[in-house]
Amino acid sequence: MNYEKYMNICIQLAKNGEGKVSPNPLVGCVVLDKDGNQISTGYHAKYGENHAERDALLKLKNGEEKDGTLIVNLEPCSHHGKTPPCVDLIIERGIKKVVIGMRDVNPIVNGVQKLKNAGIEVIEGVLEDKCKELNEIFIKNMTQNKPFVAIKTATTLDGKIATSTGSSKWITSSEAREEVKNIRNRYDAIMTTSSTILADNPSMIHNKKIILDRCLKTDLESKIYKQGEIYLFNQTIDMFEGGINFIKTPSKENKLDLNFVLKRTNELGIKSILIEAGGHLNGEALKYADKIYHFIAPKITGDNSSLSCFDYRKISEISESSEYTIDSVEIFEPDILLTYYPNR
Ligand code: AOF
Ligand code: ZN
Repeated sequence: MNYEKYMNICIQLAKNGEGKVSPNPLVGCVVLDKDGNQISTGYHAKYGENHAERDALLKLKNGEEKDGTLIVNLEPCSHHGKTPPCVDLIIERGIKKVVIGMRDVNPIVNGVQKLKNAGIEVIEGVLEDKCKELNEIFIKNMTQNKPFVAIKTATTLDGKIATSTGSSKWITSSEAREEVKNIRNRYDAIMTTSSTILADNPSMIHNKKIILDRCLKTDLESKIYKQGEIYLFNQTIDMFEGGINFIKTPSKENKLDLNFVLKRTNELGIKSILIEAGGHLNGEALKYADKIYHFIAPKITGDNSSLSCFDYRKISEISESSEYTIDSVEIFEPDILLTYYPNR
């Protein structure tokens, strides 16, 4: 049986929950009857709503799933949370075989054992790496109790995000900029700085926005403040006013303490952050970054005084560079998107 084909369907279904299930994982499910025909699909659509397995099984009303196979990218749950345990429903419906992509990293889940105890065959590890990448945010949150941090940047071929005069519109194509909206949707919040707001006055439409403005230099009439929940980290005031959460933050060497910012955002329930800023924050954030989305346009400024996408230190040896592993290269004509992870 080619379970990989169905696991890919699970992954696609799971992505329907992007932007809506946090802090829960993205989960999709396919059910086959005893002859191997696909009879139902489901996914976890929204935080607090049915899990993928329940969604798929509740669509079946006539017992067609008896002795069938259930395929799901994450180990079915065995705990009473917002919904009853999925394993109980799987057992009750007479499923004979369960195929999973990865074990659940949530320590309260012990679904595989419960299924086996009920005499159900369990096949594990189908497209495991792909399933882990799908839920990289959930895995980091559960195992480290820290938000997942990603950086998005858009540069020329020579790694520049603007000229020395600050001209940056537009480096990448509208197709690439459309993709940024899809990327944003995967993250609980976006993060930017006063420098970016002052230079570009962007709107950055999103539910939650983290703004680093140490000296409260930005005009609260800037476009970014017109929409979304605002968390304004600064070194002076701690209050909620005019719909803005001002958060007083310690600073070091004239920079807000990013460690503090990430801790506070985690406490506020923000489990994943996409940084969209200039070279200084991008550089400072590299040590926290779990993933980088780097759009590159086929343009060269050829000017060393143009601004670089990561700009935070001086090194003398190339061996001091931080190293990364490229995960994918996608084309958004005429630009490319490189996705890479730090080698840690
Ligand atoms: C699954 N399928 O579709 C999801 C699972 O509060 P609850 O009841 O929604 O439970 C949340 C936990 O359940 C979550 O941390 C993860 O371990 C698991 N989520 N499990 O089998 C799903 N969303
Ligand atoms: Zn469940």
